[in-house]
Amino acid sequence: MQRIYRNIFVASILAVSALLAACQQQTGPAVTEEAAPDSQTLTADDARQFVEDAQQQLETLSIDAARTFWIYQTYINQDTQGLAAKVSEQGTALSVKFANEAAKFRDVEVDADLRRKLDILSRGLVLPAPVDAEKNAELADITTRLDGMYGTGQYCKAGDNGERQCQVLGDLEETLKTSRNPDELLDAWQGWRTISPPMKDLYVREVELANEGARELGFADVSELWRSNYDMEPDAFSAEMDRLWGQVEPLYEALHCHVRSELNEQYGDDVAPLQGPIPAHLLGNMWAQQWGNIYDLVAPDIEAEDVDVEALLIANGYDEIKMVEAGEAFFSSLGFAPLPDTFWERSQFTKPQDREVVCHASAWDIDNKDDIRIKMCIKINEDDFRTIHHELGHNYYQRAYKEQPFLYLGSANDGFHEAVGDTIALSITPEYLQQIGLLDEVPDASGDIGLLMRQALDKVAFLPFGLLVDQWRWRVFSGEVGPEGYNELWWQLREQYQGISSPVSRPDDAFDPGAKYHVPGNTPYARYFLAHILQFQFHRSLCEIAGNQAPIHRCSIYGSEEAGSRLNAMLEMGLSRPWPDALEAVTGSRDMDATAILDYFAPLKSWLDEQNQGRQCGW
Ligand code: X8Z
Ligand code: ZN
Repeated sequence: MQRIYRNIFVASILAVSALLAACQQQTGPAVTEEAAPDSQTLTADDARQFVEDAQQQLETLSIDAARTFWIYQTYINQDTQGLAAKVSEQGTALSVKFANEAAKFRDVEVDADLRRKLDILSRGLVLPAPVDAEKNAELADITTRLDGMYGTGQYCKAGDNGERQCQVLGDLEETLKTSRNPDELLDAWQGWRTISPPMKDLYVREVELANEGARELGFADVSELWRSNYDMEPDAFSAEMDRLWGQVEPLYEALHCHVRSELNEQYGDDVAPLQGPIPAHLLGNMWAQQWGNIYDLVAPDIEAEDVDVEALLIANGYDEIKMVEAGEAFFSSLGFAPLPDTFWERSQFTKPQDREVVCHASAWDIDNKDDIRIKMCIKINEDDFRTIHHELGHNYYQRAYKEQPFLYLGSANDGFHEAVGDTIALSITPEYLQQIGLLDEVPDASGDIGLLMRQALDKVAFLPFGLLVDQWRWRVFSGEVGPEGYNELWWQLREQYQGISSPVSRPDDAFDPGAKYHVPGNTPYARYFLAHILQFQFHRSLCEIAGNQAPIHRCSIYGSEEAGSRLNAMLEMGLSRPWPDALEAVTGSRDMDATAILDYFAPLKSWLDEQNQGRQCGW
């Protein structure tokens, strides 16, 4: 499902959306409203024929669509925006048509495989447009414009010399990462949020149109549609998210408590109070979603030598390409074939200076075969080193399932796609860094708390953010909150789940969710929460398979072909089986379960509990 339609990270998904449209508008597809037999008389053979035709049309069209979106995102201007909107319009129209037609086979008895494909066709759209052609065109125009507005967003103000100076997201993120001056931090934080008020009206209309499309397909709204893609009932999925969050909440609260206290030491009561939520501009990240950049402020007082990956990359002369090569080498060590030459020729590794692009990292599969690429604006730092592994995980997944039928070219559920590269990156341990010649000496176990703290600042801190983005969207789509309440709801959820607050009261026209890529980009976000649970499950199991005796947080699967082949067995399945089957293939378990992440961080949790004694935790 996540493969279908709008997922810029898995380019083929986009491609499908675009394709569909083209086909519908221009060709007389084998199955049309007119041609389709009456649903009373439909047979299993009709269903098989319908699915075959749909797959073929989607497949053909997906390549043009992927190319069009690639060009748009790597060269944003009026022309490429127009082309992308067109292809999106065509793709959505065709996919909506197939979704409606698939629904006609609801009562026809078919085998499980065919039923799965029909379900994918009827639920796979991320933003379904109404059948009405004008509304479809309007939605395509809005989604494409929102993508561009985010990609070209800038914060401009008068500089010291009085001249107007503009900063792009990458510049502002650098300030959030490195500055320890609260005024500078606040300026960058507020500055980025000036890009999103103009998105608000477009977003409101987008929600209206997509909800109308979802209703035409038989869903209550887009929220129900999104939550229907997990091989369980939509409400059971929401409950599953809550259950997993319940498992990890105490760990998050312990981390929050310690970090808040250290920030108070750094900035004092006025900027960083000891009680209540933490102001969002102090955590080293534009969205306060990963906090690794403030490690220096919260680091444990330990003897062991600190392992600073960014410093190691720089000291060893790593450039952007060498960082990607290191990622590829990791996968090769597991037995995966090298990346094709076209990957190196066609990827965007660095930010072009002569044009506007979407810098947010993504992985693409242009031809559903071997034309895989990443699109990044790589900086030489630890975050991007890990993100490279994340993106390559998408590419290796795409290549592993390329022999599946078109509708199965996707991951078991969307969390799986996001988890693979992160799983590999969990193996970037000091021992691994030594093996590849980046680190001279591996610190002894006394350094573990420091290493775990670095990881927790990214992985544990992320969990409530990963949860709340779609908590917000689900309520927006369901109409529980109207446009006038969008921003308030955003901050209410930020406080409730993350214990984070806005550092200043927000202006009336603020649309802060729009300043987070996945909102204007319409990428569902629950996948990242799931991925943060799943990657630890995968890591724990692959470590066992690799025969690694080290504690889970010190294990690296580097060089283990056994682990690689087990992982590959899951990747090859693509979307062909319900996700519990895929999970079982690697872990032996059919349940998503947070005990692996809790095991991983267990030593840190004990340490945090000691530190937090006498502190008043919570917010
Ligand atoms: O968007 C991403 C990836 C591309 S799929 C870089 N991530 C989320 C984010 O940046 O918000 C990875 C972690 C969460
Ligand atoms: Zn991703």
